[in-house]
Amino acid sequence: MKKISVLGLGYIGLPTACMLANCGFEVLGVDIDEEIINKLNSGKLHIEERDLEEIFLKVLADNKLRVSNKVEKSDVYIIAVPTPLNKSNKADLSYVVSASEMIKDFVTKENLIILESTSPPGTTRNIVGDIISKKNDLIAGEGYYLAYCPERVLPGKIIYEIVNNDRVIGGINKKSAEFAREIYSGFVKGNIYLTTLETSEFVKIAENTYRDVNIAFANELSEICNDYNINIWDVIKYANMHPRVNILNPGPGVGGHCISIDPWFILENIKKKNTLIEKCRNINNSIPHVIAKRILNIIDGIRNPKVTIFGVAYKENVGDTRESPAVVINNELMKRGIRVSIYDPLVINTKYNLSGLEDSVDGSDLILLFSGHSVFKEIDLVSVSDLMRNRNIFDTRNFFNKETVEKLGFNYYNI
Ligand code: SAJ
Repeated sequence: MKKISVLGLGYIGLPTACMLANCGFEVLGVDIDEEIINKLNSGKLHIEERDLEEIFLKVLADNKLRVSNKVEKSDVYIIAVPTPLNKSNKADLSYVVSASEMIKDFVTKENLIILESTSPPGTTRNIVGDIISKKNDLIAGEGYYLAYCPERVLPGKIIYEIVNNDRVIGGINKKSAEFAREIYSGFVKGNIYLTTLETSEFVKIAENTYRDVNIAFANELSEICNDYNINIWDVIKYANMHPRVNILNPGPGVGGHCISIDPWFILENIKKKNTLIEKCRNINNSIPHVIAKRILNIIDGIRNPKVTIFGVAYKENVGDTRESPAVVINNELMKRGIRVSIYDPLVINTKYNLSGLEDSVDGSDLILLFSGHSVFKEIDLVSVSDLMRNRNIFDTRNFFNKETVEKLGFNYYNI
């Protein structure tokens, strides 16, 4: 059975390593962060993801998955490291470079290298391929195989989607793509389509950009609806009854490590100016500031106000705070001297100062519902309202029922 090294044990690398191990490969998970390695080796996850723990513990116990901070000679190397944005909105490929550097000494003829990290078109060929080829004097596609296989899984549903979603694999040549298909077909039940490297790189960022543009449209409609005094949620509900309309939801801004970043990768190295894509990115980035302004209006006149944010995770039912617009809202309010407390029972390992439910609402003047976690449905709003100084709820996700919370004495504000 083939040995596979997976570089980067984050939200994508770790589930991928687990699934590969679970279908019989000998897998080595590699991460440069010692703390992550120690935690995983002691049987604990460093990320929250539904259904991941069970499968992780199983493959660890079966000795199918080992984790280490060092690469070992393998047949296949999968790179699943972060590709964040730098300050000029360009892809920071330093982790892709260092992962490629880490494996280059081990690569020999017939090995397969797969990049999974979301990257601007050309990265697999020009960064990963160049580093490996230069060191080994091997030609990609002949001496060794090179492929790009983007993940398409939704945080919160990763384990289900990693198995069931279709895959689009790009190869530097047909043989490379076919080799990668052979590996993924060990656990993927969806269809696997083969194409070129650059096409698959572009497909990935086009998918996330499509979503960003659609959300920007919803956010813009929502602001326009405010001018007309029309309920945006009703508009979307009825518009989406049309068989060819599917407007996404407005909200408090777009966060996470994917949709708020990937559209910039499309814009890298292009000649066109003033793109729709950039405008939409800017619309979505402006939303947390709009939300903060509305909060300031609601609490205007209250002495020494306190705002409680329900949920700091970037979206519902995940514990991930990366690029969360809640942080922007929090900072805007704090800058104006407003006391802010955050309650998020799903978030662990965070640099943010979180409070328990009671402390967070004690003496509060407004609850901002930021992440629509299902567990928030179970909150006893009667006890919460007893602890608050002023009863205001600003619901950015159309989460609560307006009539119900108004009956409890809250002023209800919606997007
Ligand atoms: N959001 C809205 N309105 C919506 C949907 C989302 O405001 O109608 C916001 C969310 O609150 C969140 C952000 O957008 O802040 C992104 O959330 P998401 O659920 O749309 O997407 P991600 O970032 O969790 O996952 C996306 C997925 N991409 C697509 O659906 C095209 C996932 O399939 C990708 O694998 C993932 O990016 C990734 O890793 O690239």
